[in-house]
Amino acid sequence: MAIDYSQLIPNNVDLAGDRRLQRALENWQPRFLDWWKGMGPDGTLNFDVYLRTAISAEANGWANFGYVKMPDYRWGIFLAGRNPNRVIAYGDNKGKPAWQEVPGELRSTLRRLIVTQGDTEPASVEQQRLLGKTAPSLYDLRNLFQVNVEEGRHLWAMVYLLHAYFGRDGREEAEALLERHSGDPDKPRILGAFNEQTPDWLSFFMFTYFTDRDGKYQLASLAESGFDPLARSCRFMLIEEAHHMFVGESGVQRIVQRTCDLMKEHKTDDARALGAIDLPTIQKYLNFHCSVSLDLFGQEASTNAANYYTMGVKGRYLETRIEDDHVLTDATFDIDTTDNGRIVRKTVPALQALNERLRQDYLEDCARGLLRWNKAIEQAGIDFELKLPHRAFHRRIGAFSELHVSPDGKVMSEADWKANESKWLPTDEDRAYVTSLMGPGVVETGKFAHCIAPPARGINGQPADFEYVRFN
Ligand code: BYC
Repeated sequence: MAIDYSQLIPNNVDLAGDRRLQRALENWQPRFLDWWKGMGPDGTLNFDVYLRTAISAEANGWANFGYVKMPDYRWGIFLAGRNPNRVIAYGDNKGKPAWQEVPGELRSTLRRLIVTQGDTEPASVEQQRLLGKTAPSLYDLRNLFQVNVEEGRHLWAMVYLLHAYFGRDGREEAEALLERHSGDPDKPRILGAFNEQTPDWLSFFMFTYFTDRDGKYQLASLAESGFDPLARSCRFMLIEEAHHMFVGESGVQRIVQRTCDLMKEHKTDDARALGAIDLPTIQKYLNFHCSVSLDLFGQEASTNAANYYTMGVKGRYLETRIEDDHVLTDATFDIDTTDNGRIVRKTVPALQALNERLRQDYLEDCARGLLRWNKAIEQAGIDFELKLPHRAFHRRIGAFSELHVSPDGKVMSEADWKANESKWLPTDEDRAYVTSLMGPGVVETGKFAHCIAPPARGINGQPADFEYVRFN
């Protein structure tokens, strides 16, 4: 179904055919806009931004570019097309038709998953609220805003599900999604990583590389849900998510490139003396964002995850492409966990290991970008390699949270760990240095901050020096 833009809330779910739902969402809309104005990108209401807007959920319609003032962005409700023959691919309900309504016994489980997912979307916008002030270029500023409006739309996607399928509880949860705030001591966001700060652009690129990639894997698992409207919402969100990870990967790449170029040109290892971000600091930021994002996958052995799977509400990454029985009652899986203060490999029932399996898929994906970043370092003839930290490093959730582990996987005492922490994670001084390179924002077309290389190409075939944002 094409998207109807003549309506207050653009959608491809025939909102006009359900007046009650339409009215409820039209009631929520001004609250969302108030939240955007109060908690979204600071001081940007009048900017014209070269954004892509979805005009249909089809392959040729979801990326329509033009200048938009962000509060006028057409946030809407778009589900990927429905396959009327879709069956549930796994668990106890394997082979049964996908649910078009919420089965009563799964109501609270599904609501919880949708709320957890929904909560991350506005959280990330809040975390990135001040970054526009220090953007390294108009190109980067535009990419930040694109990510922000799409996270806003992903919130809409979850709020639609809550309103359409969960009655009064759902409406209350939709309100609460605008009431919790990132880092708020009284009403924090649900998951840890979404209460951390994103104070500078290296953090932003690492966040979009690592944390948005968790989004990709969680959304891909929910795209396998037996609850078809959730699956279809997530499938459409995944299309947008790809750009966010591109922003992260290419952003880090450009910082690494610039550092290497300057070091090579000036024949020195002292990147900071050149006004660049030194590679050891980049590694520390990487360690931080990777470890915080690993926490988002939950416990290594999780009965919650087993239940989600058995019930058919959350599958594995690319479930239908895996060749096994998709029931997993007799299968096992090897996971790293702890035993008596040591890291050990244990064979556990595959059903319990689903969080860990997803984390494994995720880490393999994370490693791919590092290959590209390291290539740039190698080509510059610099003897340094960026590495993913060990999965037990700096964890707050799961079995490893009780251990102190170095980035290369050595278990140590708390005192030893603390003594080395400043080598592994950004210190206040590192953060202050990175922040000092950021401001004020670069607002001339075609100009880039000193510490970052220009992109290889612009957005939507435009040149890198295109006027991506007009300030008015
Ligand atoms: N922080 O059995 P476990 C994105 C809790 S990012 C705090 O392992 P489960 C995005 C857990 O709730 C993707 N608490 O849990 C990216 C449970 O509590 P109870 C977001 C945590 O449920 C960038 C207990 O610990 N989507 O889209 O198997 C920008 C036991 O744990 C955490 C989703 O997360 C934590 N990190 O796994 C914008 C998908 N981890 O039951 C957007 C939906 C666990 O003891 N969520 N706990 O009270 C889920 O699938 C699952 O809830 C989780 C946790 C994977 C998060």
